[in-house]
Amino acid sequence: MKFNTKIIHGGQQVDQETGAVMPPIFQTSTFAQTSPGKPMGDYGYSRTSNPTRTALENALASIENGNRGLAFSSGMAATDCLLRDYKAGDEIIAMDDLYGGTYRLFTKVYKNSGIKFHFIDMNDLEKFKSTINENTKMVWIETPTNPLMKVVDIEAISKITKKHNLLLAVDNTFATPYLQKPLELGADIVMHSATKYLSGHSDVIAGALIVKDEDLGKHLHFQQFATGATLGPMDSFLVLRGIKTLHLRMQRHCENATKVAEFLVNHPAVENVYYPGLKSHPNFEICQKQMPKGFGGMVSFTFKSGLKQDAITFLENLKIFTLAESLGGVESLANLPSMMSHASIPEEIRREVGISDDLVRLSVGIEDVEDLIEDLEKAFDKLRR
Ligand code: P1T
Repeated sequence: MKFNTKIIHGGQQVDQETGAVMPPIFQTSTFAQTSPGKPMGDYGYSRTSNPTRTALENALASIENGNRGLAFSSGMAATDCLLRDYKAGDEIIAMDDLYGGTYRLFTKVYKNSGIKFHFIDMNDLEKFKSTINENTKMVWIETPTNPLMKVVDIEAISKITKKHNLLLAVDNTFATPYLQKPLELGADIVMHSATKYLSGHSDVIAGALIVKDEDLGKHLHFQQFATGATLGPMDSFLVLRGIKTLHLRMQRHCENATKVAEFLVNHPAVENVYYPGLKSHPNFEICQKQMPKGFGGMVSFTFKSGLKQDAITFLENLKIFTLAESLGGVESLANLPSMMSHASIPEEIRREVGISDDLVRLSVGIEDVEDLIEDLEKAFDKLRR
């Protein structure tokens, strides 16, 4: 099955009892048993599994070319599920540019765990290799990264992780499987904030893990149901419904973001533009190799003035872009990472990584791009007044 067909049909079947084309929302916490320990069907208790969640989990596995998908109550819950396997003395190497909430989970929630986290730029493969030691257990990358759109060569990293017997987890939220398939490139685990492009309509908080290895899948399912941050049936339905148009939405996100990035590059008030589709991107060759269909809907930029107040004035004057956390929905959103999505990263670390106070991040939606550019243009005009 090709990808666009998988998006609609992968892992799906019509409801065997009623013929319903979409899976019913099995809004039930529990399932009847005929005798103690003998459920009437395949299901016992919805924390462990629920038919609507199963339909979504099968779709997730299919579109990422994995063997097992697991749906969580948020992206953070999915990441947290992975971290529970590590103990004091273990080390995890993570990309230096990360969603602020992931950084917060690693450095604050796991502060007293004794797990050591290294945050490095994984484009520096020598640095990466020299950070690995006998205590290293897992490698965590986002690509493209949030919010600086760094792109990491998953295949190159996976050759090294395989040699050292390390698990490689890739947060594929920004790219989605439409643009990038980490499991095909050697990653062991794909993670998603399914809140974003997978669901696509800014109406649900959800997370996902997808793996190829069946034993790892079974183990993670145990961790998932035993700790309990599973996705409810209604939210599973919403994510599944969203996935069915992922390919169409991503195509338009990519087209619109490319035009917005080009507009920003040519605007006199703009200093730097961060978009993997620009020839000026430091890893443009890897971007083309790894994301052959397009470069995503996320664009960040800074102001020539370098002033945070310019960024704030600009954001306050947008009319079609909504100033809000999150990304990946059909509607365009704008965000100031230093005060919003990445505010939980200490200021000195933000500066080191390059998240300046005037960095604006746009989630370019699927509206008419002329309207989006006009909206940006008018907000820039307010800076001159
Ligand atoms: O919000 P949640 O579903 O728990 O997902 C967390 C998460 C994980 N990974 C990436 C790359 C993300 O962007 C996020 C959530 N990000 C935002 C809310 C944001 O505005 O960047």
